[in-house]
Amino acid sequence: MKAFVIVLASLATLLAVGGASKVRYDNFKVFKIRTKSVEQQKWIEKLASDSKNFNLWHSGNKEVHIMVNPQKLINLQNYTRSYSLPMEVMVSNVQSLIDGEQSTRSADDTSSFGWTRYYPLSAIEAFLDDILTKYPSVTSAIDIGTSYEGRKIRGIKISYKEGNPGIFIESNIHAREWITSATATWLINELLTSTDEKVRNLAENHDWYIVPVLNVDGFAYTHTTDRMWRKTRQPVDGSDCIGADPNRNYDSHWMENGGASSNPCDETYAGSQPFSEPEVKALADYVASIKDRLNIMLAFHSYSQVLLSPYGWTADLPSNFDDLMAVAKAYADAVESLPYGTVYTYGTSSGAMYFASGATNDWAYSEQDILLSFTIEFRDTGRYGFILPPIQILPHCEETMAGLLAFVEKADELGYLNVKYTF
Ligand code: 0X9
Ligand code: ZN
Ligand code: ZN
Repeated sequence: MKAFVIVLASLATLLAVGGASKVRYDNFKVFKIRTKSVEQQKWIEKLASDSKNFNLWHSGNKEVHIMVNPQKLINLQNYTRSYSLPMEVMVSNVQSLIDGEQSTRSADDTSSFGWTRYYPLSAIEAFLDDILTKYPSVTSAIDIGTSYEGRKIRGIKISYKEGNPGIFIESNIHAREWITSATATWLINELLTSTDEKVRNLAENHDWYIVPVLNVDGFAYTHTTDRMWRKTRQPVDGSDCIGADPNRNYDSHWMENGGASSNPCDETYAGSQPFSEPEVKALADYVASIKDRLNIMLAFHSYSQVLLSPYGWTADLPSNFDDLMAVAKAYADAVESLPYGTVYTYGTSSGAMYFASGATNDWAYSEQDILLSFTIEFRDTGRYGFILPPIQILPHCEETMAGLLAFVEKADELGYLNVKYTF
């Protein structure tokens, strides 16, 4: 009888995926597990990739954060107990976090766009339109391309004068990382409206190319159906699983060194071939077309509070490693000096996090010669994970600005903002 109940319960969760209703995560928990070896870390990662009842939220430095269906908790406990691995509850009920995330909605639903709640894609597009209308002389629309489901992928260029060094920001390539697009839209607004002298200098002496939501299909899906969706939404030939990890799909050492999965059901599925995902191909084509004007490439992600430089596909260090670490340190120090005291760490992607191939920062660095290229993993370190409460959006944005100001200043000092340098 007990087994029968369990089957029904997990079916209910799965059936919701197909219908109009939303996937629910009632009593799903997120555990932090400190493993004693890389093998144990890999075992837990594999458990997460093999079953719908487990989902990997974070992994690095032998620490794993895993979301667990309460019905299947025993499978994980059997393992952790046999090795005496301590498990700490980070989130006791994922559904409560998701519900809480929406609680700031009703208050100002009709009022204008802001940063005290999260918005669906349509509102973000309306925000961009509004900005383009209000600041026609310094902004222009960027048409990145079209997603698998036919949505437009939009960006904005902010340029106050000719000949500025360029900074490109790719954001929300992972669908569930909502804080990234909230930060990107805030940054756009701040660059145009701030009266702070340092921010004015940052805005007016650099050209900004910002794509707030790259994975538009996945992002829409997180709003309509499954808050925890990560990948794209393109079906895979010969599989019932949908989508690829767009941050494993760039054509740079694609699928090398175990940095991605060939299983379409995995969260890190690399796609059927490099650039199989139209969103990734569109971004790559656009960046390639302006690469000579780009000095800095940033990919906004969450969570972990870490700046990740190349490489993700190999443990080798890039030739300008010291400079990369110097700008990352400047960012981290600036963030920590704010009253919130938020700590960011930094390192290469493979060293500070895990092996991952075909990611934006490696592609931009190795194939487009954009020598300051980072993945930035935003707040937090797992208390809320991907469901960062709306009340944290503004403090987080403030931190990001402080970090960017210091990062760009250091980049300039090191000679990276001259219009095309060579090593
Ligand atoms: O796994 C990823 O794609 C990123 N982490 S996330 O939790 N946001 O999914 C890290 C990517 C780091 N970059 C490289 N490995 N090159
Ligand atoms: Zn290679
Ligand atoms: Zn991500």
